[in-house]
Amino acid sequence: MTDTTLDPAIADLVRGAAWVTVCSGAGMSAESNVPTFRDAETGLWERFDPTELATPQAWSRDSAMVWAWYQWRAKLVRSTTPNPGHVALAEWADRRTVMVVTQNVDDLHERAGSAVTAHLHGSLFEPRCSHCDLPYSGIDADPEVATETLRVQPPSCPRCLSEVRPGVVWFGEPLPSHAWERAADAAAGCDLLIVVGTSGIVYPAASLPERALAAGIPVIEINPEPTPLSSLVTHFMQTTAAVGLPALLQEVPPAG
Ligand code: BV8
Repeated sequence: MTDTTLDPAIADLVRGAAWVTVCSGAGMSAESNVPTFRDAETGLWERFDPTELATPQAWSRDSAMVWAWYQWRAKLVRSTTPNPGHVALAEWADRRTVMVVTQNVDDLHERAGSAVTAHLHGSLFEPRCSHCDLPYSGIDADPEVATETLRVQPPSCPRCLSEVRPGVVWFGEPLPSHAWERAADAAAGCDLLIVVGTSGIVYPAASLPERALAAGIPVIEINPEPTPLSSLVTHFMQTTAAVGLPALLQEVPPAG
C-alpha cells in the first residue's frame, strides 16, 4: 500500500476481526525516532554492532560498556514519544480485543495506552541482578542520570552485591517462558494477526506469524521494505507503522 487507499480485502478482514494480535518489531518505533535494531547505531555507538553487544559474551567481556549502551538507549527512548501507529493500536483496543506482542524493549506501546501481552525480549526499564535476578530500582539505574560515555560501571545488587544487568533477553538466552506462552496463545487464538516493523530474522519471535498462517489465520504485514515473510502473508502493506495502522483503524467502527 503505497497510496492512501486500502485494499478492500484488507478492509474486510479488519472489519470482521473481533480479536486482533499484533506482533511488533523495532520498525514500530522508527517514527518515534528510535533507531531500529539493525539500523546503524548513531553517535557514540555508531561503530558498534548491536548483535555483538546484545550478548552474554559482550557482558562478560565488558559489562561497563554494555551497561552504558543500554542506559544510553533507555535515555533516548525516554526522550521520544509514541507515534500514530502506537496510538492507533491503543485506540483499536477500545473497540475490539487487541493483544500486543512486541520484540521491542522500549515502553512506547505502554505510553500510548496499550496493555502489552508480552515483551518477548524484555525491557530497557527493568534492570535486575545478573546473579539473583532481584529487580533493581536504584537511582543509578535511572536513564535520566545516564551520561554519553562509553563505559559506566553497572550498579551492585543490594542483596548479593553482584552486578545489575539490563532487563533484556540477549542472543543465546531463552525468552521468558511466561511471555512466550502468552505470545504463542495470542498468535494461535486470534482472528487476524498483524506483523509490523520487523525484519523477521530473530527466532523464535519470527515464528509467530508463520504459526498463525499454518493455523489458517490471516496475516497482514506492515513494513516499508519486503521481508522473508512478505511473500507468505495474506496481505503485505508496503508502508510504515504510523501510516498503515491508522489506515486499518479507519475500518473499525468506534465502540458504543
Ligand atoms: C533463543 C533484546 C534459545 C536486546 C534482542 C532458531 C530458533 C531459535 C533460536 C534461533 C534460531 N536461529 C537462531 C537462533 C538464535 C537467535 C536468533 O534468532 N538469531 C538470529 C540473528 C538468527 N535467537 C536467540 O538467541 C533468542 N533466544 O532462541 O534461545 C534457547 C533456549 C533455551 C536455552 C538457551 C537458549 C533470543 C533472541 C533475542 C535477542 N534480543 N533484543 C536488545 O534489544 O539489545 S533481538 C533484537 O532483534 C531486537 O530486540 C529486535 O527485537 C530483534 C529483531 O529485530 P527487529 O525488531 O526485526 O528490528 P530490525 O532492525 O531487524 O528490523 C526493523 C524492521 O522495521 C525492518 O524490516 C524495517 O524495514 C522495518 N521498518 C523500518 N522503519 C519502519 C519499519 N517498519 C514499519 N514502520 C517503519 N517506519
